Amino acid sequence: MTLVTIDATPRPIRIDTARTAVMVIDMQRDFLEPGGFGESLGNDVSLLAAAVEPCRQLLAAARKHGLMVIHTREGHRADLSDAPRAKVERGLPAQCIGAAGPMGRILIRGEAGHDIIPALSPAAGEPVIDKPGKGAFYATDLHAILRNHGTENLIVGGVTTEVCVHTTVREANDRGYRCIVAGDCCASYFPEFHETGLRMIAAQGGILGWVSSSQSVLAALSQAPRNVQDQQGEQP
Ligand code: C5J
Repeated sequence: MTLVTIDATPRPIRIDTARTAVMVIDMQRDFLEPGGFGESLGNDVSLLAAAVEPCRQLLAAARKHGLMVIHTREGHRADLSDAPRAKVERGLPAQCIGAAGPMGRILIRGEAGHDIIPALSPAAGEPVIDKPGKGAFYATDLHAILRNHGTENLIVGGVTTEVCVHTTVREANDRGYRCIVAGDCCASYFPEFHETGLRMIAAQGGILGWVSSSQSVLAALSQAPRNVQDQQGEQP
């Protein structure tokens, strides 16, 4: 057990790093790069770039200190059998889910656009949860993976703040996880939704969880010993 305290709103939170996972939500080319799902919906995808470097630092710190790391990807089967018609029909016909785009078929598993951006590529052994919905618990084995690992706390980043991050945090909160959202590791196509989304999480005494930052998480983890493999690889 390694207890660390993360500075957060509405109040600092003490966690056991052995029971904590870092979750990075949907940092996929389809959301962050031109020609994907995000742009097909009329969004300025460059607004999400701000979250990349904080996420990279969060991942590096989590790996260095031996925290479990989980990635998610939103996407559908090639035959669209897991894509509700109500979701598909909301896009423009030429650019809807499953339509051909410059990064392959939009929001389809196995296509280039569905990949996590290279800067945040999963490391070997890190679970990648493929989810058909906005929440990472819906129709996935995420809850089983977390329970089997003894996870109680989630440090969350990713995109977009008010859609997949919020939905996942709400699902996690109802399942009993403490959610600490690293605000600068999240981003939205709508800066005002990002700000309000974060405020909604921490309001009312932390009704959905805690809001912190990558630097506060890094500072807290620096109180913890580094994982054994990391130390063994170090030069004296
Ligand atoms: C959206 C997501 N915004 N990952 N997905 O459709 O937030």
